[in-house]
Amino acid sequence: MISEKKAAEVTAFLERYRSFLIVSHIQPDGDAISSVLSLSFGLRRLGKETQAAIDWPIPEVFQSIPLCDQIRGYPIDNGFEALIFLDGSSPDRMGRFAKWLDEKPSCVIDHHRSALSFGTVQWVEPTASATAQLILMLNRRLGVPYDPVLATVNMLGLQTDSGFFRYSNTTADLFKDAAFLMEQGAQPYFNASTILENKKTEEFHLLTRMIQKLVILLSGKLVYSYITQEMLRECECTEEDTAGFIGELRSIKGTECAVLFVESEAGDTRVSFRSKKWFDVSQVAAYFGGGGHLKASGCSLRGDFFANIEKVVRYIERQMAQSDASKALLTLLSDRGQNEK
Ligand SMILES: [Mn+2]
Repeated sequence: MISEKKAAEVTAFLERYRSFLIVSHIQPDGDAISSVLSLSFGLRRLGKETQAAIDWPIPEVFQSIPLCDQIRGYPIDNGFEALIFLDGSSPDRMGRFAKWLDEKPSCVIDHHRSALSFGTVQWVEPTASATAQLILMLNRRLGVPYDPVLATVNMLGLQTDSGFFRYSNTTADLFKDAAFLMEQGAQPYFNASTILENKKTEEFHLLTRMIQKLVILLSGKLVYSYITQEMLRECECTEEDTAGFIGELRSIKGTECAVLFVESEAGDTRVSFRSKKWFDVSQVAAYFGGGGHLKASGCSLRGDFFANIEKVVRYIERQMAQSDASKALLTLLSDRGQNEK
């Protein structure tokens, strides 16, 4: 359930100040971009001064989303009163903008269950499917007028964070919010086509390479693969081109947990975790210093790439073996529950 008390507290924060720097997380996804633009342009329509910012290049796939060219990178002048951080579960996800957490009144709005406690005011709502849903709620409370552009931009986060209304976080409230945005003129097909039907042929070559490295463990319940810098170079791809690959791994029949390891340019091991029914990957990510949701999470590790793969895979094998017996019964029960509906 959404906390009305927290929503009121955040609304009061937004009403209190005149100018805001609105930041979302590094390695931005659709929800980060949607949230930062929807709040920034929403508040501007109420006469506030805002600047949307992300300390990371905007991935190519989002660049044709309306207003996306308005997101600034680091640095930004100190001429704002309050700081807002969206869809990020820890200060380091702000990149270099985190330095202002100590200097400015700040408001953190997020839906990650692994969120750390920080910011002057913090609203974490794990039942929300997307942070963009919380932004819609705030904009509506504040009386922000919607038009087709703002509605389409706000819709983006609802679409991408729910896997285009396919993931288990797809709720009745999400559809209600999407319906509201449709009534304001949102064009979800534009977003879907921009994100899903815009793949470069180089990405397909890289996908082939990733599939060649596929490792299947625990009778198919655990699958993982990896992408090195050398593979990226050979396919003329960058790390951001791998964004949809983890979904391909989870789509394999019988898979409960899928893991993708990507070697970053700086030599870090970036790990994405996905699960299907019962395995909690937020706990795995947290164990390795990352965070996320029950069925989608991630972390970043220093040190030798292949040693990191070994370490993470062994840990998940142990965790899955332990939770297997107890969860098997739950899965059976919940499957039966679904079948009976
Ligand atoms: Mn999100």
